[in-house]
Amino acid sequence: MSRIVNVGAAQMGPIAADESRAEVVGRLIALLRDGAEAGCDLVVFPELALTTFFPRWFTEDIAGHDHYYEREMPNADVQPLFVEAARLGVGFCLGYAELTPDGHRYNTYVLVDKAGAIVGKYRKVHIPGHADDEPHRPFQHLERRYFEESPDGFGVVNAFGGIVGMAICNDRRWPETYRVLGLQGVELVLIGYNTPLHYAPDPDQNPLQSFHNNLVMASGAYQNGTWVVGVAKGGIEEGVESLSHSQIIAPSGQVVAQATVSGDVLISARCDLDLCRHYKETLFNFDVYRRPEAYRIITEQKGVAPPSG
Ligand code: CDV
Repeated sequence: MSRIVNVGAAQMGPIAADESRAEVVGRLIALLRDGAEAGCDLVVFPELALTTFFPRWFTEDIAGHDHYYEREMPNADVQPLFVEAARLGVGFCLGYAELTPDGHRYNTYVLVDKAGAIVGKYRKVHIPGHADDEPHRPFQHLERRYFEESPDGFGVVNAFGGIVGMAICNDRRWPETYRVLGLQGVELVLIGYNTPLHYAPDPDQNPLQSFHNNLVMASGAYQNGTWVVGVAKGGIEEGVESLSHSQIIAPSGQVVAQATVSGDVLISARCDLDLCRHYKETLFNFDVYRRPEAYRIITEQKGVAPPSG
């Protein structure tokens, strides 16, 4: 059986606050068709791909943003995407805001196989930003108000002929994300992001957004011998400019495809999952070289504990 997965990164441009689900799903279907034309097995959409990035606005009552959440997946609005994907025989990964029947709110990704069945679900673990209104900022990043931290952690699924894991935006900055997936043998990590270019807590980082984006994903790929697919929703959305620069990274850490424009565009790469073995069975042979007993502090401690005295 072939270990080549042709993966498309379906970068999106801005989604306006008043853009309907039908309009957005139409854009997703157009990108999916581009993927089918490019011979893709799997097309990866960004974080919160069905709506504008609504955590940029404060509502006193959290329910004020309820219309941005999906209560089931698929639902009537998104069903046409599932139908078209199954017709084309192309899988996809879709990010959306999830409101569960018992009232939990998650920033979620689902992985859908070529027959249109959901085969994996991931809820964002690292929730950045803040929970209360901070009017001094030019715009808010209220993910900690509108999303809970996932209680589920990072899992992998057998899909598309390999071992697939998912992560969402801020997760990509944390080495633990990739290592936990790497310890489950991950070969393909799918990551969607919305990264504003302006970082209010430390604007010195603004010009480094693209550099940091590649730095963390390439390191995660190399150090765990896995493919990484990073997919942006970028451009100027409701006055806030976010990073584009979607990219597909090989287990060597090399970028093999990168978006050179912002807006809706599909890039793709032929990902040979057997390349992962070059790294997983040599420099990063975990069985031989890892020293978990030397890393205990990583799971036993959350913050920094400097030496006393
Ligand atoms: N959507 C995100 O998780 N964005 C964060 C920003 C706030 C830093 C990111 O890590 O890109």
